[in-house]
Amino acid sequence: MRNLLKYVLLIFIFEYNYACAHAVLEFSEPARRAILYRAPEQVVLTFNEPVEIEFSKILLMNNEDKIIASSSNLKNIYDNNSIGMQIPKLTSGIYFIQFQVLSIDGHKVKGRYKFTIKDSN
Ligand SMILES: [Cu+2]
Repeated sequence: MRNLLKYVLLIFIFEYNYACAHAVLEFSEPARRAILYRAPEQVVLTFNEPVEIEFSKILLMNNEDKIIASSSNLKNIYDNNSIGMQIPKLTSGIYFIQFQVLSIDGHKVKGRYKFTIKDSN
């Protein structure tokens, strides 16, 4: 019985660590819910660990869910943890960044967030 408990506990710890190995988004440019007075020139997502860049994708959408820019040909920007793409000049409005990346542990991580560009005058 004691051995069985130890075994179950070991499996639990293993599974827990494994499940926690996903990449987690730590910083983004533009930031989540940012209100900007100048249009950003790029989108950069920085994770807590490197992601499989060739199996990752970023989409930029407007308020009507129309795709403004998308790339599955992403580049490492600051280091191996940050992936990004250049984007066209944006006018004022509400935009969404949607991403899907492949963690090095083989699991997909998805996310979506909003930012707003306001007129600078
Ligand atoms: Cu995982």
